[in-house]
Amino acid sequence: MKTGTPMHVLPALPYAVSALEPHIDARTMILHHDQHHASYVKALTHALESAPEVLRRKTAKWLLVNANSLPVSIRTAVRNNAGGHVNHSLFWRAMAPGAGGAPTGALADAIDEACGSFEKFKLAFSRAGANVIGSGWVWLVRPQHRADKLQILTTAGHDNPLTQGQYPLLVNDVWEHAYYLKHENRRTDYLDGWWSVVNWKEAARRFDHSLRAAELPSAIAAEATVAGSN
Ligand code: MN3
Repeated sequence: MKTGTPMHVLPALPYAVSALEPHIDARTMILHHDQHHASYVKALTHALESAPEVLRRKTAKWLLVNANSLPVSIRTAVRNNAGGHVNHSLFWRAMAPGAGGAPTGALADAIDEACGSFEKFKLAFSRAGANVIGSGWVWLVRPQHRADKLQILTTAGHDNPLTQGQYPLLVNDVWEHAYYLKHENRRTDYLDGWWSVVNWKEAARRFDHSLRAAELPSAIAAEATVAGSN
């Protein structure tokens, strides 16, 4: 890292702000990325200003996975804002223009095995997202134990399954800021429309990556050391 290069940087959206319309409107996308996500990056940087140099050089993923080892004075702020940064970085790539449809190959097989069918998976994932009380996220993860089936789970605030040794394959943001401008209180409308923009290619890439790791926790630890991998 060059001197003066900020460690934590807001990643550019991988598509235009209007690219996911009508499912996600441009105004929501602008506020969500340019204001909300940017604020987590800024607050993370601010929280680390008083931290030892060694921590200021760690990636957001590393800080998230190792949050319990951080000084108590910055732990909560770093955990929340590193989580906000990592989760949103995953979220933008979990969607793509003209995407949607259904997964194929090994990921499709793993989803069928876990949920019975793709349709049952979608229902379970949407239901989990709808049932999050307050702000949180809904995930499809590969569990820590290789033999275990894929799981749908939810996290509160900006918690991330990586901290439990689980590897995220797909994620949707169910904080109100993700949908309220367009859908108001109708979160289920947002969840239903979201399937039309799901980037199954990226989910399959992440699944493939997780399968190539001999041991998931060490793969997570290794990934957390790669700068700019958020
Ligand atoms: Mn959000």
